[in-house]
Amino acid sequence: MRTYHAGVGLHHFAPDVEPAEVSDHLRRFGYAIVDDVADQALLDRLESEAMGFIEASAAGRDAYDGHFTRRTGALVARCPASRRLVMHPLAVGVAGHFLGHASAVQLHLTQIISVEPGETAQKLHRDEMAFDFFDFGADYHVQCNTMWALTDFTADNGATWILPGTSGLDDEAARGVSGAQAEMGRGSVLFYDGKVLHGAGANRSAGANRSAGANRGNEASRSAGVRRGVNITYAVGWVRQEENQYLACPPEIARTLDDDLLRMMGYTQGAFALGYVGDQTDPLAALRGGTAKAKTIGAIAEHNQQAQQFASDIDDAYGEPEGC
Ligand SMILES: O=C(O)CCC(=O)C(=O)O
Repeated sequence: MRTYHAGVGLHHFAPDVEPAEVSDHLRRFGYAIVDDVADQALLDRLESEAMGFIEASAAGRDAYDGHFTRRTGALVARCPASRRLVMHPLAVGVAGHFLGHASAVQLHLTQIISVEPGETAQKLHRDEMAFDFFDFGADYHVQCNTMWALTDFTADNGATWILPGTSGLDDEAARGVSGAQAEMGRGSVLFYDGKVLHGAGANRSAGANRSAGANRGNEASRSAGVRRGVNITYAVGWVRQEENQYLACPPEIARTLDDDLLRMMGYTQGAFALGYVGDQTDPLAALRGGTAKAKTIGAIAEHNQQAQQFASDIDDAYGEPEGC
């Protein structure tokens, strides 16, 4: 599906909005934009830490990844400044609220997406397709995504298209929905769920000289016309992460990171029984050389009624099942 009609205006929140309000909007419309959240100096640092890796990243291999789009991952390991975006209180607050039905929330991927002049519009899609196109049902949200604007996002340079309200619609019903581009200034952040139809826009800006040698020159000239977003996504703790955090960030770097960031990266139980090491050792303890045990079912799934029922059943002594 590539046909979409501009027309609707997307709603923008002020930077002091409460995470719950953003999460509620996300639940209703599949997206939310919050303006002017990230510190500009932090983005400057991130950009300069990332630039060498961006330049070394190959363009996409198909039209979906984008023949004029570079994707640069492993941000936690490569770019210390990215860690503050991963753990930004607004992002963590929204993800925690939106995915609060799960026992754990984890980092799903980190990627700077550089859409260069000449790029065509990406096919509209729903991010949940990554899970082998499994149908989780309209009510079960698996992902909470952020796209931080590292450059301004404009209609001309490829600001993300969003089709609001399509999270609960099948593709046929979504066909008539009007879309709009998430135009926003550097430092603003677009939230979107894993079900909403969306895709990167075409980059029609005059931009940089695309001939050989265009990568020479200073940072500004190399980046002219490029739309750059920092895509940091979160998922419920029981699915496989899109970016393998245990390899993208090697243990020798991981050991230098703080516990909250490590838990977000997956060094925690994803749910009861998911992610322990060896003799049921907690993964964060294992990384640090400790032996603390993973939590039991009653402790990990505090707000899950089925888990609590299960825990109370096993606490009641009972005999052999009938028929044994
Ligand atoms: O870069 C964008 O605006 C969106 C990218 C996207 O949706 C994707 O690559 O899955």
